Amino acid sequence: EGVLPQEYTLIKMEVLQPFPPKLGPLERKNVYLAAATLRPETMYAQTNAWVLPDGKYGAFEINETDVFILTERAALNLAYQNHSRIPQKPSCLLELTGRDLIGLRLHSPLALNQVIYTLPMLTILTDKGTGIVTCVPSDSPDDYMALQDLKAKPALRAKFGVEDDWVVPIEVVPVVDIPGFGDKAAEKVCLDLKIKSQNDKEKLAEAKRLTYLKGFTEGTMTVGEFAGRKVQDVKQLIKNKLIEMGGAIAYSE
Ligand code: A2H
Repeated sequence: EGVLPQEYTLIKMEVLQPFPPKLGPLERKNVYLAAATLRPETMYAQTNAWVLPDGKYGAFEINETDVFILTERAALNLAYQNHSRIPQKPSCLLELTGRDLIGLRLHSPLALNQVIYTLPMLTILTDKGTGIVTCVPSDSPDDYMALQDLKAKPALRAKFGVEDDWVVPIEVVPVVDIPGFGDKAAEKVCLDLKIKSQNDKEKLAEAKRLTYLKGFTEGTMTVGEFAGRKVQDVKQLIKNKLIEMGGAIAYSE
């Protein structure tokens, strides 16, 4: 943890009806998986959501109508940032595990894919962000490798009850072009470094080092309303747009 707070964008990934039995008590609410991201400009290229199968989550009342699924830790932070139905206090309607969330169908703001699925990622930390991550395999090496693992390993899918149709058709969606890396920078770096799995921590750290800053300083948008413009010039505009359209809120920790 640094000295300065980290400013995230919380993406409201809407859970689509019909809800599974486990989410029955939430049937009349607007329910969202709330994913913390530092890269709001990449949201066009979301392919799925990630949850930690053994992670503990809850469904928390954010206001009179909206419910966010996230960790209790994040709900407490949100309560202190004026995002809880009860001021300063998380209001949990339902306790859940990551396993309960796998297979949920979602609609996420700006995503070119109209319906995406909730899938398991084994490297999610429960003490960072919300414990929910939105997957952008074009630009995040962690996301790219977690998706590769599910695609390449039928036994991994079976272990978590992941249906083939939720994973096999997923394609990497380009969103940012980086000189020397192309428009699927995470895929390129993972292949170049011969990264074997989502657990290959050291190589993934190197992959992030190679792409992250460059994506910000030299990247150009290839899709959406800001196509052709530099990432550095539109990152904040896209964050504002997400917030104004009701698809996101600002969150810091
Ligand atoms: B980023 P930092 Cl395209 N556990 O969003 C593991 N990873 C988490 C997390 C958690 N609990 N909460 C958030 N994250 C991820 C997009 C993205 C991200 C792209 C490229 C790089 C990237 C799409 N996933 O992050 O430690 C989220 O993934 C590179 C670090 O606070 C979030 O932004 O710096 C980022 O890690 C926050 O990591």
